[in-house]
Amino acid sequence: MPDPAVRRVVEAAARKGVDLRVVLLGATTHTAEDAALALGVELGQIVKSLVFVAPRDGAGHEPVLCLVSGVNRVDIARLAAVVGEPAIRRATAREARDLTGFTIGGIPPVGHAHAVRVVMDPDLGRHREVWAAAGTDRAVFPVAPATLRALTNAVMAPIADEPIAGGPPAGTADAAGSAPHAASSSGPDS
Ligand code: 5CA
Repeated sequence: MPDPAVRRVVEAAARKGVDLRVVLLGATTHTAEDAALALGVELGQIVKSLVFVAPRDGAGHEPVLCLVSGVNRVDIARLAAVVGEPAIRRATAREARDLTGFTIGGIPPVGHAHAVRVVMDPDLGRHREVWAAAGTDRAVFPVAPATLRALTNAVMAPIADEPIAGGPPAGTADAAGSAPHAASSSGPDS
C-alpha cells in the first residue's frame, strides 16, 4: 500500500481494531456520483466526508466532520443546532486540507491529522454496507454503518436538508435497494 495518505487511514482504523479492505479504483472519484458509478452501488451507499468549521475566538477554527449519505445535502442550520455552533460554515478546500491532512475528493472518515468532532447522517444506516474515501480520490473502503460510527466516535443526528421520500424508516438494514433515491446534482454538496 504505497500511498501514505491511504496508509494513515488504514493504520488509524487498525488502532481501533478494524481491518479495512481498501479498494483502489481505476479512475478518480472526486464526488459521490463518481464513486457510486465506479463501484456499481447506490448513491446512498457513498459516504460523503464533508468538513465544516466553527470559528474559535483568537484560536482559528474547530473542524467538524459530517459523514453524509451520497443522496443527501447538509442543512447548515440543522448542523449548527446539532453541534451548538451558530457560526459554523463549510470549510474552504485549503482549510479542509490543513485541518484534516487530506485533499478534498479523498477526505476519509478516520485518520485525520487532528481530533475532530464527527456527525453522522442516520440515512447511512439504511444500507448494510457503505463506502467511504480512504485518503485519496482513487481509494475507497466498504464498512458497515455501525462500524463506521464506532470508528469515528460519531454522533448520529439528522443534518440533511430533506428526508428521502418513499423509503422505509432510517436505520433499517433491509432498506438497501428499495428507496427511490433522487440524486441532487446541483450545488457543491452533491
Ligand atoms: N471520493 C469521493 C467519494 S467517497 C468523495 O470524497 N466525495 S466527498 O463528497 O466526500 O467529497 C467531495 C465533496 O467535497 C464535494 O461533493 C463537495 O461537497 C466538496 N467540495 C468540493 N470542492 C470544494 C471546495 N472548494 N470547498 C469546499 N468543499 C468542496
